[in-house]
Order: sequence, then structure tokens, then C-alpha cells
Amino acid sequence: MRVILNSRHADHAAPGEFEAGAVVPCHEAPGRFGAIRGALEAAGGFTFENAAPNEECVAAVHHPAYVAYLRGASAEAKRANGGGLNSFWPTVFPFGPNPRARGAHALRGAYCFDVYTPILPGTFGAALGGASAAFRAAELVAAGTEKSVYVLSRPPGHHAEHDRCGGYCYFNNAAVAAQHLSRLGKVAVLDLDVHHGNGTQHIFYDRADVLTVSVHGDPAGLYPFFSGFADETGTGPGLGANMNVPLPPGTDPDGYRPALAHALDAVARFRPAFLVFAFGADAHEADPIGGLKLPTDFFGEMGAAVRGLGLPAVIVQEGGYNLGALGASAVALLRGVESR
Ligand code: SP5
Ligand code: ZN
Repeated sequence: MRVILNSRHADHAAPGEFEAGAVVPCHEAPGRFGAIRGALEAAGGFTFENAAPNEECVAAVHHPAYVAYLRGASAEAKRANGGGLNSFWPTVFPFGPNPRARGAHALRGAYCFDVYTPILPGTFGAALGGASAAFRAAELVAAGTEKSVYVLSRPPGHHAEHDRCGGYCYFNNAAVAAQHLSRLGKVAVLDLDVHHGNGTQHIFYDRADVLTVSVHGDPAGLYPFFSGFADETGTGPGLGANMNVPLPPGTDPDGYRPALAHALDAVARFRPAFLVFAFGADAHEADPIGGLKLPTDFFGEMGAAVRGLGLPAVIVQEGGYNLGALGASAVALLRGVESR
């Protein structure tokens, strides 16, 4: 299988994240990339290539003011770096009649919805590299050159909304791929990261031509907490083109299988021309933040089930924070996708 890499990923590395009032090492760290790449190389059968930066593909799904903000804040962090400050964090989340007109501190909170998503000198470049890799994969699948292409990238993307970063995500890589493919036909986005793909849902919420389906830990108790509930079904022309399947904490393969079948059935009934598969290994039983109980082997079953749809697919890497489980799960999943 062809793998498109974000060669700029390591330019973004958050120095820490908040947990119970303290700062702990950030789960979304550069080592995740090498863990997956190393596992794929050891397994064999994968070819790797880099993608050229492409700003147009980002502009197709994100607000121009948000893109400009991320670019400017990354450049500002680069300059501030000389003074020993190397990351910008939101401190307030402004609301009111004009929250985006009040200077740098308000903007940090206005373009972000949580405290897990700082801006560093290399954030814009790294995020752009990921979106560009997803776009390149979509081009290959759209051209029919490849049946399935895997995008190995970080930072992840599925929490990033039209004009807000959050959940370690800046540009929505899966949405970039889906937007490009939607020019040629209907697209289904299937999100099996353990967290709800709120950004992808948000970007396509009023679209009838892009179905978004997410299977995830119940947001009543798991990040992102504010969306991912079953009653979010789309709006306007997009009513009925969004599906959330929340699962209780501790869900194992016996509990996950019917939820996955339900999600795949919704995808099949939509009759899409293309699939974008947002894959997270954070539903693995060894993941430090996911809370579900899926063993490595189950990711092979997951991949084979997705393959059963028979759709040309872009597979985009999202979360997964146990480095051993991450590489093994990615190999199992992609082998499953290739199986026949
Ligand atoms: C792409 C992706 O998987 N984003 C996930 C963002 C999750 N951010 C919140 C992390 C909270 C970690 N604290 C967990 C404490 C468990 N001991
Ligand atoms: Zn996740």
C-alpha cells in the first residue's frame, strides 16, 4: 500500500498538556510518527512518499481568517522564541458581540475550543504538511491510481472545525481529503478514532453530499464532551447525513462489532463513490486515554470490515497514544484493509 507522509510533522511538538491542574507530557508527541513508520517498515509491503505543501486544499475547508491566524500566530511564536517563550496557549475563551477584535489573547481563545492545542513556531508548517498529505492521497484515489492510500501524519485533524483548533488538531486532514473527493461524487467519512470527530461533523453538518459517521466513546464521559451524541443528525440539506454511535467505557469487541456493523450499514446505504476513513488506535485496550478494550487483533477485523464496503478509500491517521499498540494496530488495520 502507498503511504503519504507528512515530513514536517516534527516541527510541531507541544511541551505538555493540562491534567488535573498539573502539566504532564503531551500524549500527541512526535514519537508516534516513528512508531507507526517503523512498524510498517518492519511488516513490509508499504511504499513511502512525501507530499508537497498545498495551501489551496486547506482553504477549501477552513475559514480564511482562521488560516491567517494560525500562520500569523506560528510566525509570532517563532519571533517570541528568542525571548524563551516557545508556545502560545489560550487563556480566555471570549464570547460576546465581537470576540475576534480584541487582540492576541482574545484571538488565541477565539480560534480554539480547548487547552490541548497550543501554537508553536512550527505548528502552521506541520499542520499544512498533514493536510497536504491527505490531499495528495485523495488525488491518487480520485484518479483511480490506487484503491486505498494511507496518510501517515501528525498532528491529527478530526477535532479541527471550520475556524477552530482543538483536541491536538489544527487542520482537518480527513475533511481536506473528503472535500477533494466530493468534487467527483458522494463521499462517506467513517471515523473510528475513540474520540468523536467533532471537527469533521462541524465542517460537513449541512451537506447532503458528504455523510459523516463516527463511532466513539460516549462524550458524556469522554473528550470532547460537547458533541458526539446520537441526536446530532445534521441540519438543513444535511439532515440525516450525520450519524454518531457513542459507546460505553470499557466496550470490548463483542460490544464494538454491532456498532461497527451499524455504522458500515449507514455508509453502504448512502451509496458513496469514495470513503475517507479516519483511523485512531486510541480505542486499543492499552491506550492511556481512550478507555475502550479493543485488542490489537481486532484492528485487523476492523480493517477487513471496512474493506468489505469495496470503496476506494483514503485512510487518515488520527489518534493513538500507546506507542507499541499504535504501530501494531496500524499494521493490523492496513493488512485487514488489503485482505481479500
Ligand atoms: C486526535 C485525538 O485523539 N485527540 C484527543 C484529544 C484528547 N484531549 C484530551 C486528553 C485528556 C487526557 N487526560 C486523560 C486523563 C486520563 N488519566
Ligand atoms: Zn482520539
